Amino acid sequence: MSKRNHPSNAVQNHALQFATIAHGNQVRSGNEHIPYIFHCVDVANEVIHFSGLPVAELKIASVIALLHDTVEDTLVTVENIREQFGDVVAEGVSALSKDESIPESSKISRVAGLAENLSRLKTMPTYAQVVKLADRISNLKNFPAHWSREKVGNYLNEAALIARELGSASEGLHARLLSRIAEARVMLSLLA
Ligand SMILES: [Mn+2]
Repeated sequence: MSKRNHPSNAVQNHALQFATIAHGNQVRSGNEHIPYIFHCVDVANEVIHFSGLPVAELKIASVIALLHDTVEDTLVTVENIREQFGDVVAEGVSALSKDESIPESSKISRVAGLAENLSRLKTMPTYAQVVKLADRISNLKNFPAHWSREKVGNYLNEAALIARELGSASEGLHARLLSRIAEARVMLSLLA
């Protein structure tokens, strides 16, 4: 791998430390012994290795990737991100966070929430869009054990929508997302 694919500097290290502290002892469902930050690093790695973005955008995208769940899942606010990392990163993280005005309870509002999130992301620069693709790729690597087949199926349909709506942001991540979806559908059919 060339140096181009390994952007490493102070702001990324700052983002890694900031996100590690913010997520604290959170874990992901189904991965109870793995600190949450592993998911954030996985998303950043997907972006760095497979997005194909030019190096300047890659740096911004990798910082957004490391921070992408801090506003949604921790006490960190968009304003905290703005103070520490500036407007560009803050707007990116904000666009990747769920709109709190839409309740998560019903299936209809979940679909509406995703549609709203995707239409907002489509107005954002490529460096924010690729993080959404990378996030879903990471999320498809394993599902929480308690999820029903129907829930996994719905999640895969959502992933296909994300691929369709944002796929033009990165050929590499689009292809990886489509193959994850296809693999998961095969797994699901084998469990039938
Ligand atoms: Mn995430």
